[in-house]
Amino acid sequence: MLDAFSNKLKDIVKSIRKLSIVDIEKVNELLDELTSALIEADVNIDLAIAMVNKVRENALNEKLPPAVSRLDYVIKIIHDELINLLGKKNYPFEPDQNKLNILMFVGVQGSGKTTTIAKSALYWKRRGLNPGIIGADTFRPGAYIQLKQLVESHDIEVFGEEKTKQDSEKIAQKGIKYFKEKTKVNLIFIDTSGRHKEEKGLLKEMERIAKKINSDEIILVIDATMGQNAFSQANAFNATTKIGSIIVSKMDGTARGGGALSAVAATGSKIRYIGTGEKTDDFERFDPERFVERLLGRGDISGILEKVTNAGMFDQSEDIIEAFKKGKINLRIWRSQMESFSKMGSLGKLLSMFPGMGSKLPAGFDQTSKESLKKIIAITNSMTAEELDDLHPSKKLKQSRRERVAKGSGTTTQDVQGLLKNYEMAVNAMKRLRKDRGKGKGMLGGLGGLDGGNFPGME
Ligand SMILES: Nc1nc2c(ncn2[C@@H]2O[C@H](COP(=O)(O)OP(=O)(O)OP(=O)(O)O)[C@@H](O)[C@H]2O)c(=O)[nH]1
Ligand SMILES: [Mg+2]
Repeated sequence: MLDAFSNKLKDIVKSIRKLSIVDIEKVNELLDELTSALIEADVNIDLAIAMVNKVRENALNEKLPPAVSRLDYVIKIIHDELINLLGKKNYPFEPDQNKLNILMFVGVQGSGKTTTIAKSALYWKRRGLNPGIIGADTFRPGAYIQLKQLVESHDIEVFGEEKTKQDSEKIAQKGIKYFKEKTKVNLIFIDTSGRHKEEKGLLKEMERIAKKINSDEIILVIDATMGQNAFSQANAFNATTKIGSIIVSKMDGTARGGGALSAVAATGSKIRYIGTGEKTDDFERFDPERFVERLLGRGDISGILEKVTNAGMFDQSEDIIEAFKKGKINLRIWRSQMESFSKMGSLGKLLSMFPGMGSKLPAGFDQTSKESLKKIIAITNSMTAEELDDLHPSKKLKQSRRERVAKGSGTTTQDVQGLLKNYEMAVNAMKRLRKDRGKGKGMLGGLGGLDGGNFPGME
């Protein structure tokens, strides 16, 4: 699906990662390539340009989260803006197990309604619902048989008539009555005809039928090969029906799928699912985030995303950054960092963001469990402001004072010793980091070269 587009995106990401410094000219060239790739995928030119301009502005000018390189940040922003382009939100549909849910499918001729109904019915059957289908397309010869063939092996009942030219409204009503009274079906799909080439007329008629049969949602099926032309269809649909959502079919068979998705998203419509092939299994929930990760190559970018997200959880107040810069980390600052680390899961996770650092961690140093954080807070709360501000608390706190602090915090003297030891280890590790960087080697050598990782201590 969108293989050519995806390959181009992956190449662009790879090229950005290969740059060793932020070469603005080169990044801009790559962003121009991104614009071309979007336009080739049939994304509307204005949308494509606006999206890439946003990347340019945000990625190159915004203040960086700590320990994140400018180049990684460029990739992260490309990822975010692609998600925005495709609609940002994921709209899951939740049928109510305890009532009868009625979904009516509409769409122009050949858009994929009948196939998509079979796919949806199977999708929900696998999720514990009891689907039934009404073939109310009385225009297309063989529509009823087509439905039956698609779902017969899945034990899903189809209500309808083989004869064409029947009153589709009546069939829909009869079908609902039948499923209600005679079966345990709790999710009804209604297939309709796509005889109107002109979408407005079709939509109006469908809206009228939907009201009569009191459907819960009207679903428009749009063929992805329409590319950005899907915009007008989605717009017309939005104007006609309030309780509507969209499924984009045939994403597998076209290079224009990106155009169709972005065009539909631009109308503010809810894209719920996409069709990815002719078989009943070729169907998936449309989740812009997952979709974009797949396009960019999940393995390649998940590390970068994690890095940026984790970095955002740092305590970044000015005085703390200042203290790190000067290498003056007292107990108070150490404690606040431990709190940030615990939010991130572990200190090891943070330090793994620096190449070469993770493996140097002493055993037991890579975890700030909730328990140990509780102790850290209790012990430091029992200390005086002077002790917390001291840069050498181990020297300052004599044995008798350690015992008092232990007592006051409901911990043991060993706990207090342990805390002081951990604190010292962290401070020493930080000093080593600064020293290595000063020599231009080790883990910060590389990061320091990128104009911007503003990790405290990296000036
Ligand atoms: N490759 C591919 N083909 C699809 C997909 N969805 C539907 N098709 C094919 O598109 C053609 C039309 O699909 P239908 O489901 O019959 O479309 P329809 O909207 O019901 O058509 P009418 O009833 O004539 O209006 C069929 O050959 C399907 O197999 C898809 O996701 N991928
Ligand atoms: Mg059909």
